[in-house]
Amino acid sequence: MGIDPAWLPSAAFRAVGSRSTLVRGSGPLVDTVRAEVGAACRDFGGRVEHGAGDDFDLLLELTGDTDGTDGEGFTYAREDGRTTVTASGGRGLLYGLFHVVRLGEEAFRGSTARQTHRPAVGLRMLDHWDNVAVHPVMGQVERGYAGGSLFWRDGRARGEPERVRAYGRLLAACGINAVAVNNVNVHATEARLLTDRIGEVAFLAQVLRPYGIRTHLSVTFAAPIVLGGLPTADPLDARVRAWWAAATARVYEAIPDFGGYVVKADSEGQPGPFAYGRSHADGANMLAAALAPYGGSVHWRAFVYDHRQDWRDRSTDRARAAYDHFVPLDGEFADNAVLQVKHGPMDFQVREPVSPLIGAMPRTRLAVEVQATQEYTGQQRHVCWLGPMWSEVLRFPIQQESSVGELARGGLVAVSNVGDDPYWTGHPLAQANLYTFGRLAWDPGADPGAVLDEWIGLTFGREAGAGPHAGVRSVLDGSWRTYEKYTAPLGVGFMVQPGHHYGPSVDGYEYSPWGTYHFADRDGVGVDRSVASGTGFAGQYGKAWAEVYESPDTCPDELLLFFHHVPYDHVLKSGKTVIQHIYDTHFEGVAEVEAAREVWASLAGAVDPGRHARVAELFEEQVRSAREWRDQINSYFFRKSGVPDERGRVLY
Ligand code: GCW
Repeated sequence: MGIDPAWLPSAAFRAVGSRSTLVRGSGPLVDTVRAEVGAACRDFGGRVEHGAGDDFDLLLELTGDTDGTDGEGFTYAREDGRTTVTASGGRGLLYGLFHVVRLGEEAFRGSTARQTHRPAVGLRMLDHWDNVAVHPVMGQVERGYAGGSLFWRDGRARGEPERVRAYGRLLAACGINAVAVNNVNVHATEARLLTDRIGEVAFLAQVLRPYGIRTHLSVTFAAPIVLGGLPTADPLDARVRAWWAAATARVYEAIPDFGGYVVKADSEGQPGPFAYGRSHADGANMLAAALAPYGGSVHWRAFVYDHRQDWRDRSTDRARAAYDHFVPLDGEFADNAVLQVKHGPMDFQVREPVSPLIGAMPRTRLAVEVQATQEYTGQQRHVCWLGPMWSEVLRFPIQQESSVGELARGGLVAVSNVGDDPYWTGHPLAQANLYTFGRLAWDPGADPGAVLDEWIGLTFGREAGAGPHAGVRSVLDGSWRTYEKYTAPLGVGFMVQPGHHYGPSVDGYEYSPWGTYHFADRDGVGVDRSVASGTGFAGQYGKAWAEVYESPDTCPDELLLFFHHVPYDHVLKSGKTVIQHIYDTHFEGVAEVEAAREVWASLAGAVDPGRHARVAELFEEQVRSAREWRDQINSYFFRKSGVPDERGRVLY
């Protein structure tokens, strides 16, 4: 098969393509808009108007003099039988066109008073964990479940502009405007993208630019040593600073609109400022200074923790690490240094509380990072639509007055779930995660269910009543909660097989150095993170949430084992004991997957055969894997606790 059109099949352009449209303005992004409309008209018999006439149904007008890409907002109105989109920047016009595409026929009915649309945050980015050269353990794409990289193959740029261009188009259609093209774990080959191989990055930047997407690069903190031959990478050393300034100048010669650097430092073995006794603000600010003359930013990741912890040491708590490292530095970061924080304090588990760091650094620009690639959520073999989780995170009022989405002034970032798979994302239904991320980054307050409906409508068709809409929706809508039910319970996390992280292994990380433990014994399970008797993590929140999480009586059920170690007969707010909750949810989770598989089977004939078959096949694996999770978790806790299932189901 060719490349899947995902949420931009030709049919999605019917309403625009069958009408006459006038595009006013000039510049590269306006050219993109014109080309999009032209292609739609070729498919559906409409016209692209030129000149001054007023015989048109749709006006797409750039109101500014230039097609600067930064103007991202647009206005939309329908009056006197005409639909009008105006924007002061090229990006805004492009987003306005895709708005009309999403509305379909509705954009050409009745009348709508002028509306203004603009994104809540300026940076909406995908980070690719793509290696240029195949890594012996992690492969071409670290935590990638969609085949190889879109950008790189076997140590080289793939040089396939059509595929990259099609990707940029999909991203623009959901509002994403930035892409980091290589893994944050920067190995030797990848390091050179910064210097003698910058041309390969420039190629990607050039292909993505017409869709309003800026290119960013992950760099190694040790670059002055490994690329520049200096004896040190000390951020306060004048030679090091000069090296970065010169390297950055050359990057901007190649890519004038380059977005900036992404850095994982002092994390999981990556080099960083600690080696020189410098702070992370010193490190980030050095790169910020190199980027500042060109308007670039450094995205400095806050994922810093001890990954060589002794499991016997009960006082070290990985959940505390980001806050402990970074909160004392609040106010020290340069304006163009963005601290990029994972949404939870651990590592993209199916359920975590919101990272307390997000509410605790008022003088720092924060970006919040989520993981579209499903490392811990089924690896794109399981259906797991993450919209509701991300929406809960973004709407969470971490401070009394502000939600996470409001505090993410430095941007919203997702680790990409895309590869060279013909469906882009391995599991065809995982496309919904990519689309949903883009739309929630544009509007963190949006209703994720409405976003899901949009995605289904665009991807599968919008014919009212008929078609697979209801079935696809029911398969995806509750799939995150279903996944949670059959995997690690009540926020405790992990229980995955070490290394690749797919499938259950309850004690897989229990005696490991990674800091991810559940502490189950014959009496109970969970991590005591209270201030009173535990690691004190609960005290990292502002007063209101610290109080809620401190006590098992007020802690929400779904996070109980994240914050507390409780006996198996502890009664949840739901009225069930913890042990019975574990049994019940694991049986329910599998039943829900089996039911979803039947719904999908019933859509044969309503969904194109290739897509239908791929998802049907993946459902077999999901059912197998979910049963394995259920039986391992239930048996483990039955054996530990000795408590039988009150409903008498089989435990092993
Ligand atoms: O979740 C962990 C992953 C690593 C990843 C790391 C990170 C890129 O297992 O593969 O490394 O997070 O976010 O840096």
